[in-house]
Amino acid sequence: MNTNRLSETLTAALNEQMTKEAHASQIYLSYGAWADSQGFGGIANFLFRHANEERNHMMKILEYILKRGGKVNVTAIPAPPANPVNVQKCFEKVFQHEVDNTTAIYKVVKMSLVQEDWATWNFMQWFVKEQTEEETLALDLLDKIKIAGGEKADSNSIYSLDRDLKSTPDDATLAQDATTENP
Ligand code: OFO
Repeated sequence: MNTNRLSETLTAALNEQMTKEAHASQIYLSYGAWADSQGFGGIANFLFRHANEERNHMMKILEYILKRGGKVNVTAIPAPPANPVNVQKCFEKVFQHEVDNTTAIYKVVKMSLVQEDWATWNFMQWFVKEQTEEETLALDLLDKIKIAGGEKADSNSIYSLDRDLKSTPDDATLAQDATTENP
C-alpha cells in the first residue's frame, strides 16, 4: 500500500526548499560572524537570531515531508557567498536573499496548486506569510541604514544602529494586522 501522500515532483521541490532554508541559515550565520568581527555586536546578534529562524524553517519542511509519508533527502549545503564589504551592502544582500527565497517558495506553492495538493498548498501559506514578514524586516533594515547615511554613515549613526538592532524584534508587523487605532 502506498502511504506517500506527496507526488515525486513535490517531494523533490520540498526537499530542495528544505536545503534552501538551511543555506539561508548558513548565510545569516556567516554574515553575523562578519558583523561581529567588524565590532558590530548588535547587528551580529540580530543576524545570529535570524540564522536560528531559518534553521527552524528547514525543520518545519523536514517534518512536513515525513508526516506526509515522503522521503527526506538531506544533502550538502552550498557555501555562503562572500562577506559583505560594509553594513549597507550586508543589508542589501540580506534583502536580496529574502526576495530570492520568496521566489523559490512561490514555485512550490504554484506546483501544489497545479497538482491540487491542498495540504501542501495550505502548509506553504505559512511560508508565504513568513516571507512577507521577512522582506518587511529586511526593508526596515535598509530604511534604517539609509537614515544613518547609507555607505557614508558616520560611526555615531552606525553605533546607534548597532545598539538598536540588538533588541529589534524578530517579527515585523504585517499590513493585515493593522487597524485604524494601531496603523
Ligand atoms: Fe528567510 O525565510 Fe525561511 O522561509
